[in-house]
Formats: sequence, C-alpha cells, structure tokens
Amino acid sequence: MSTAYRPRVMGIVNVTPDSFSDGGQFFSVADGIEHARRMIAQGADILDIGGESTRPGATPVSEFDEILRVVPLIEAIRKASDITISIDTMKPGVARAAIKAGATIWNDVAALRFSPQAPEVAAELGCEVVLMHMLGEPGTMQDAPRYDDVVAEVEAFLLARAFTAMAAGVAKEKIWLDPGIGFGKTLEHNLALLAALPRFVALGYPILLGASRKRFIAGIDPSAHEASDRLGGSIAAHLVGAQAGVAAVRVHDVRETVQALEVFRAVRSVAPTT
Ligand code: 7PJ
Repeated sequence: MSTAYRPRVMGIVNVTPDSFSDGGQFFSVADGIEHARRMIAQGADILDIGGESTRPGATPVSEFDEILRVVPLIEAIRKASDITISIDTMKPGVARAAIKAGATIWNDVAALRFSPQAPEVAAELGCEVVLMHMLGEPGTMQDAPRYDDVVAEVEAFLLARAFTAMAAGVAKEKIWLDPGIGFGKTLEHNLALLAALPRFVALGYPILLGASRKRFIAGIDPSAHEASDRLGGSIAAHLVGAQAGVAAVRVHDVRETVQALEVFRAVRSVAPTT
C-alpha cells in the first residue's frame, strides 16, 4: 500500500436514545462498544463519540446524563484499543469527563461558544479542539439560513473562533476547523463550502469535513429520503474533501469510505507521465 496522503477517517459512534431503539443505558453503551469495535476493524483512525443529538427538534440532554452515556463507552474503548477518541459535545463539563476517560480531541459543533468557560476549559485540558461553524443554534439553524457570502462568512467565523481559543491559551497546533456542512445551510451554501475546501485548507489548520448521510444529498437526489440511502453522495463529498487536502472526514460508513480513500491514495501515489 502506498504512503501518499489521504484524509484520516473518523467513525461516528452515537450513544443517544434516538440512535438506539429502546433499551436502557446499559444496552446503548453495549451497542456503542460493538459499533466501535466494528469501526476499528474496518479501519477507522479516530472514533467520535456523541451523547447528544444536534438534530433540530432533538430533546436536550443534561450534562450529567451526557457524561453517563459517553464516559463508560470511552473507558471501554480506551481499554480495548489505542485508537484516537474524540468527544462530540458542546458542554465543557462533558469534554472534561471525556478527556479524563481517554479522549484526546474535543469536537465542538458550537466552536467553544456554548458556555463562557469553554475556551478556558479547552486550554486547561490541553486537548485538540475541533471548531465547527454553525449558523444560530441546533433548534433553529435550518430556518431560512442567509449569508451574503457563505464562504467568506464561515471563514471569518472560524478564524475568529481560533483566535478566541488561542487567546484563552489553546495552542495553535491543537486547533482544527470545520465548515459545518448542514448546520444552518441550504443546498447551495453546502455546495459553495465544498467547492471552497481548498481555501479552507490553505488557512493552515487541519480541516475536518462531515458530510456523511446529510440532507443536502437528498437535495441533489430526491429519492434519497432515508439517511441510509446517501452513501454514494457521502463518499463523493468526502472525495472532494480528499482532493482539497482535508485532514479527516467524519463518517458513518467506515469500510466504504476507507476503500474509496485508498483508491484515491493509490491513484495519487502514481506520478503522472503526461
Ligand atoms: C458534524 C459534527 C460535523 C463536526 C455532527 C450529523 C450531525 N461534528 N457533529 N462536523 N456533524 N465536527 O452527523 O449528521 O459536520 S452531528
């Protein structure tokens, strides 16, 4: 296998009641462990553990309950494997508990805006931090999102959040940026951001791209009502990211994504002869 670049693959592991049919706490953690094992076997480089749904209309989770969901799973993964673990949370208290349990990346869709303490907590934890762009809040973000220039506005937001994090003491080397596909964006906004990925990569921070099974794909293929119908579109979007040089892609379908990215890498590793 060649050693040319390809993005790392971050597998999504949700421990939310939405994603696991009934069953109590015990069963969702057990399912999460099984899910994590499968993704590791399929070649994931990072596992992103989430205990709160950010879907519009999802019920909010208390910090206590979120910690109860994610910490046992992180501890179990940490025991079984040395894979990199990230915690998908907006809450500093959850990030703190997750990092203590073995996660090394705080993936924050609120880009450290959820609480005034968030930037300082990120600095204190010394972990890597993913700063993602979201317009507004999860509950209302898809209500007619508007931008004058979506690419410029998302870029300015991400740089401002990076400076806030650094001012609080987060090292520049620990910061990732993410344009936040689907978070307060129309189909046109999402496509503009995907097309502008080389510009985001040129900012000099590792870029995370999360397009997996998102609704904009159904805006292109209206037959893809179900999230599980969107694998082809997800892979296409992540290959666009690979071409642009993103550092990692956040996906549900690890096996298929690793395969696509290995084909990308194999082609990239051949020096063109013409
Ligand atoms: C993202 C995320 C994303 C980052 C979610 C879903 C919604 N974190 N968490 N980037 N999406 N960094 O997976 O459909 O795009 S939750």
